[in-house]
Amino acid sequence: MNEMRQTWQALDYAHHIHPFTDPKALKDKGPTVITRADGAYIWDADGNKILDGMAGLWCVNVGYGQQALVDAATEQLRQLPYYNTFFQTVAPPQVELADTLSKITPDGLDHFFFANSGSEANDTIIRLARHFWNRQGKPEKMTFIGRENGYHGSTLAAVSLGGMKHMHDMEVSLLPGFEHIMQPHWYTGSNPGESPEDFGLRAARALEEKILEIGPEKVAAFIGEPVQGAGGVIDPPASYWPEIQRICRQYDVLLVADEVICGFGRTGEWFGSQTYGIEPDLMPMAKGLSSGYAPISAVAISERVYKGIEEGGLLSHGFTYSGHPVSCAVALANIRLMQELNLVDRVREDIAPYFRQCLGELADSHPMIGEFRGVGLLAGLQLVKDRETREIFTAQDNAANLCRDRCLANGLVMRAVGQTLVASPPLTLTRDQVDELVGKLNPALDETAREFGLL
Ligand code: PXG
Repeated sequence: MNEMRQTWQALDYAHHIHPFTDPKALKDKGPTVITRADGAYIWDADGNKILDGMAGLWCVNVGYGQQALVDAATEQLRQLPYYNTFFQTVAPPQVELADTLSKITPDGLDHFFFANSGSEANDTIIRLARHFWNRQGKPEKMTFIGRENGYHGSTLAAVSLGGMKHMHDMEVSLLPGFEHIMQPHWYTGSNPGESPEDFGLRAARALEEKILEIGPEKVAAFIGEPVQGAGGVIDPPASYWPEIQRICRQYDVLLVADEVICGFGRTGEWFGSQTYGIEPDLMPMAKGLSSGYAPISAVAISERVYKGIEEGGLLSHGFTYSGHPVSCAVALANIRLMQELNLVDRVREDIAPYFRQCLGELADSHPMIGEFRGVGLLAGLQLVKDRETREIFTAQDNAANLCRDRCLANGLVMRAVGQTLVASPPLTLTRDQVDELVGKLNPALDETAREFGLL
């Protein structure tokens, strides 16, 4: 296997370009080659068994090796591997998936458009929202407002919608019509003595200020992840979303809740919008929709926006694989399995509370953890040099990456975002696996803390 691994690494370097990766750094190190997976574990080409604390890339919600999903894909491949939905045709899995989604999404979201990735879902939203306002006789209502450090994808439109500075820096120039406001991160953004509630209101009112600055007649929509994922698992104070909702209603700005990570049980409800009481007009979802077994995304659309689109004439938008029958069949099997296993209730009532308790105890006792964030099975551990002063490690310190590498050496996948360690495990995680996760994370944190003289 070792020889094979080296061959794969050499061929990878010769021919394959990796997303979100520094090619030179990868060349020196060589990628970890992952060859198989089962349950909450992945195996590398050297036979090492690794606990996947990230569920792939925040997506394998039902865990690996679920036969029901494999069977659904196989059966659909035999029956009808492909047919398009462009020319007034449809296949049963597409209809059944849209119907099933209408039953689990928040009230008022009953119309669905399919695409293949979260980025495509968000591009779709930009086009649909502008089309909607245009047909309402308000073509100047074009601007989208997102948040600094928000993530909405990697296509040119989605990256403009997001607020990731390192992504913007690569492009030099973004598309016009996209603005950003502050993120609701109390730990790094609050003033001395400012309570989370007050800070949440202030962060939300940055939206009102931005709308008034641009002019409400020019603002199409506001987009936010209920909990920021790729930004480092940032769950806003309780006061934030109700105030955002009020502002969007007051100025007739569409509200988009990006559920690509929060959707499908991760926060302990089917959708993060339900956890936070958000009533979105548009809702992109992907990842957990198929637990990553097949690429698919969807946009949920409210009655009001749908009616506008219905009256709007030809909808000139779509992808060859919008509603790919195999992906739809897999997504259906995935949702059915989640229902059979009662996964969402299990997250809310059992495994997330245990996960949060164990990680919370670790965070409380560890000198290098300044803040423990998140909700449900989304966790962020902010690494700091000094808990009293909240001094965060610098990019040069590289503490989170060092710790992430040590976790991997101990047989645990975590994700480093800036100086935050992030976990987003499969929803099927057992209590024993929570203990295993914490048991592997703890020594990695200790070793890293020792390196920086904190232990
Ligand atoms: N919205 C959100 C909230 C996401 O998290 C997307 C949209 C885009 O989805 P696609 O399928 O186009 O990738 C995402 C994706 C990371 C990381 O480093 C996170 C994502 C993707 C890649 C890396 O944490 N989230």
